[in-house]
Amino acid sequence: MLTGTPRRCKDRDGYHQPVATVGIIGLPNVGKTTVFNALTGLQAHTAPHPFSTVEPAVGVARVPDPMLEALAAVEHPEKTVHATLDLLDLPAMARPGAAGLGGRFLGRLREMEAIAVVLRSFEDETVPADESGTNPVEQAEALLLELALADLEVFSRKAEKAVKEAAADAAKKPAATAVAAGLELLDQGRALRSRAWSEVEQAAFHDLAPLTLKPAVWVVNVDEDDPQAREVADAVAAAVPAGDTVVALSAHIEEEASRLDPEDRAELLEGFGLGEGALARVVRATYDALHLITFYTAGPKEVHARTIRRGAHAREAAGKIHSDMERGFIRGEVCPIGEVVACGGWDGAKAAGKVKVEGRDYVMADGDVMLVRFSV
Ligand SMILES: Nc1nc2c(ncn2[C@@H]2O[C@H](COP(=O)(O)OP(=O)(O)OP(=O)(O)O)[C@@H](O)[C@H]2O)c(=O)[nH]1
Ligand SMILES: [Mg+2]
Repeated sequence: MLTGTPRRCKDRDGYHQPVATVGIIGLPNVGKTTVFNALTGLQAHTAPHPFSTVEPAVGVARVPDPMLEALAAVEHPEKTVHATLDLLDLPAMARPGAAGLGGRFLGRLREMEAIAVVLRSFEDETVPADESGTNPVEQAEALLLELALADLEVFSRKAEKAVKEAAADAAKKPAATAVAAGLELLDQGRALRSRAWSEVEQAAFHDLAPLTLKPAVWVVNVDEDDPQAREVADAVAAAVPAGDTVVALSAHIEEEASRLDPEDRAELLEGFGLGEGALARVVRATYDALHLITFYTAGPKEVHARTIRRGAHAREAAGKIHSDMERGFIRGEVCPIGEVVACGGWDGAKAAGKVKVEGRDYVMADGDVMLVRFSV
């Protein structure tokens, strides 16, 4: 039996094990679904009127990975499998105090590990901007406040309970203190991630799944020929909690590009001076924000990019391939992917003495290729 398979989904590479989940939010008509489609290759309904998305949609985004392609080019496997992110496209949020659909789905957002916030900067008369405006800084501030208010509600409820629990059981005092500290920050309209929290404090927050503690990637949807795109992104970065990533892109160009084959795609993006495309940066930023790293397995059947938490040991990584490999782990044969590619493949790397034998407690490095020796 494979591990971690309770929700096996199909993506462009076939079945995958979900590793990280990202919810896409934003004000009405800002291009959320367009970004979702570009990332997933799906064709969810988009429309030039607000609230065109009324139910959450799920999809799978491939993590763009030139090294995986290079590995496949030397190994010639039957199949190449990319790492993935699970995306959730949510109905529009409203500004604090206004009516929106997204508020109903904040429970779904709490289940996500990271949040991608789409902000509208593009001007287009055919796409009304009445509810969002085209000032991304102002939208970011409104959404930060909305998320902080949602957390504030949850923390207020918890705080009362926590005080009672602490009065009855002294061991619960640190948790009550932590919740009170979180409440104070949220009451100022600030995100919980704008300061560091101890492990005890994080544990106290865990069940509340606070939205403002989740890593956020801000996606500024700009006009494709906007000469100010960089300045706009910098202004957003200054307005959001330090450490959040901001990416500027043109969602509808990216969506169009995602439907093309790789050559035409490169040509289109090149034509707009967009290089490899901003979507790769969005996925990468999310991946980094979640402290995920990639390791690879390579064989004649498939080369496979797999995701693990930074700091994971070899045995745990083996469990991502197959639970038998984790249980019966003997050793890992490990080599950085760059070396494998430079040596013309795994066999070449072995012959050149580049492959090292590692035990179960070896801390995996980003980009390791691993062959697991195991017995069951
Ligand atoms: N000009 C321009 N139009 C865009 C861009 N991105 C999206 N649109 C258009 O804007 C409209 C709204 O896009 P959606 O992706 O449906 O926006 P949304 O945020 O999901 O909208 P709701 O789900 O209704 O809140 C559609 O007509 C898109 O084609 C862009 O970068 N430039
Ligand atoms: Mg939508």
